[in-house]
Amino acid sequence: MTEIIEAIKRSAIRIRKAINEEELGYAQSANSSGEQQLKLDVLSDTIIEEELARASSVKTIASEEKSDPVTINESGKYLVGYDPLDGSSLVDVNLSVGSIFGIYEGSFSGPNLVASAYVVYGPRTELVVATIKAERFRLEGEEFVFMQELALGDKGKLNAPGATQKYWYPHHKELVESLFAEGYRLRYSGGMVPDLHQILVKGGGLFSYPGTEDKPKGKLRKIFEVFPFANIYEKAGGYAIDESGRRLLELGCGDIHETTPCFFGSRYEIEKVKEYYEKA
Ligand code: FDP
Repeated sequence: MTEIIEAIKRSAIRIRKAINEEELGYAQSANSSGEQQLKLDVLSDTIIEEELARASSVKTIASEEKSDPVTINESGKYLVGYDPLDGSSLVDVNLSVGSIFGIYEGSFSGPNLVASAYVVYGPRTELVVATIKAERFRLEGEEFVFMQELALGDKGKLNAPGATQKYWYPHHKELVESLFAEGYRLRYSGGMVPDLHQILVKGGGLFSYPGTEDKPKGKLRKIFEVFPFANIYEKAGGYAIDESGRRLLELGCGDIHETTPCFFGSRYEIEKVKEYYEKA
C-alpha cells in the first residue's frame, strides 16, 4: 500500500507542474463517457499510469479516461481506479481541480475498496489519504507534510447540491430547500474534489449528486469518484449513501464507468436525505 501512496504523491507533483505550465487546449479525442478530453486530462492519465506502473503491488488500473481496465502486473495484489483530472471543465476558469484514487482488492466494487485518496490542486496542493483514518497533507517543496486528521461534526452549515435543477425530482428540491430554510449556505464550484474537500475541512454539510429526470442514475462514477469519497467520508466519521439510503460502499459495479446517485455528509444532513427520499 505504501508504494501506491508514494506513486500517488509523485503523480500529484507532476500533475501540479503540468497544470501550471502546460498548454490547455482540447485533445483530438473523447473519453468513454463521450466527453471531449483536454490535453491535460490525457497527460494526467499518462502520468498516473507511468507512476502506478512503478508499483509492483498494482495488478490492474482503470481510468475514467480509458474505456477498459489495463493489467500492468499479473502478480500484483491491488486494482487502482482513478480519475486523473476531475472537474477539468474548470481548468480554463482557473478554479480548483483534483485527482481521485480508489484502491481495490479482488475486483472493482464498493465492498472491495480497501483505501482511497484524492489530491486537490488549488492555490496550494493538498492530499487526503484514507486507510484507517482520513489524513490531510500539504505539498511543501517536494514533500507532503501531515496537517491534520479529518473529522466531520454531527452537523454542518454547507450545502453543495449538484446536477441541473430543472431536472431535479420534487422531493430532492424539497430537501435542498429545507436545508437552505434552516440557514445552510450554498457552496458549489462544480468540481467534486474541492466541493467535497470544503465540507470535510469545514467539519460538515451535504454534497448531493442525485438521480434526475434526465439522468436517473446520476453522473458521478462509482469506481473513480463515488466509492473513493464514500470511504474518505466514512473514515472521517461521516456518511455516504445512495437514493435508497444504502451505504454506497455496499454497492456492486457492473461496467467500470457505471454511475450512481450519491449523498455525502455528516449525520444530521444524511438523516434529512433519508427522511425526504423515504417520503418520495
Ligand atoms: P467535470 O464534469 O467537470 O469533470 O466528474 C464530473 C464533475 O465534473 C464533478 O467534478 C462535478 O461535481 C460534477 O461533474 C459537476 O456536474 P454538474 O455541473 O452537473 O453539477
